[in-house]
Amino acid sequence: ARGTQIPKRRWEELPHSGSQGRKQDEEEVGTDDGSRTLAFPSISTADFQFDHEKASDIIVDSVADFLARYDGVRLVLVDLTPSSNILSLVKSKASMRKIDSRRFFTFVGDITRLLSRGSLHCSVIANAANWRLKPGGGGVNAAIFSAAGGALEAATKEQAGTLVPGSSVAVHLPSSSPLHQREGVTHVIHVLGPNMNPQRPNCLGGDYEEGCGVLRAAYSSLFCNFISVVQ
Ligand code: AR6
Repeated sequence: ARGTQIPKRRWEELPHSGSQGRKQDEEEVGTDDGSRTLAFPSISTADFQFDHEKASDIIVDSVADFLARYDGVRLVLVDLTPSSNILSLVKSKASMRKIDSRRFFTFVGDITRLLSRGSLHCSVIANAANWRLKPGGGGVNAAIFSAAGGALEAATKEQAGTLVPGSSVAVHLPSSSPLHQREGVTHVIHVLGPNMNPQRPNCLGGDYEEGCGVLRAAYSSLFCNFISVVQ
């Protein structure tokens, strides 16, 4: 939903799962609690060929706006390699904006292996989806559908048939899914970003005025769905 307004909520108002031994500074913002952590890939910046400078500005703006509205939730931008251009850009822009690094940080790893390989629990992960919400197609979409098994495809079909650019849909991941069992992922939020790749559907042909609006809407919808899931 474009321009969705997210009311500010306090950490105390969100459900607690009770975790022992948190550090004091973490306790104040609830940052060690994976049940309120969203891991997300950089939407549209690989197969969909969106400009990285523009995308990183939008990510940092969207994150800053979201964290100012909500306490007790944590966001993690994930990419596969330490040489990720988008991670470097976002990291330096987030630091310049003085975004609290306990509540937002970048992480190098496979988003389908965050707990088992990275010891990072994120109960909600985002997928850079295609408009048909189909498995395959490469990138993070193929990785998430493959790691989650048939349960994700079936649960996705129940929720929605297709997505329009700039929107998202949250899907509960059944406990039978290997991604749920192994990584503690309870929800996948499929997000469709703007496409600048002429080989893919709905190509915007370099129209960044439209593209930036669609990317902002995509993150706004993603974060809105994340809040609905953790409330
Ligand atoms: N873990 C973490 N990040 C990843 C992973 C992974 N396993 N795999 C890729 N990335 P992309 P898009 C990063 O291309 O540009 C698909 O075919 C990647 O390095 O997956 O939105 C869909 O079906 C990049 O930073 O998504 C769509 O048709 C980010 O994830 C289309 O691609 C997004 O890259 C969507 O294109």
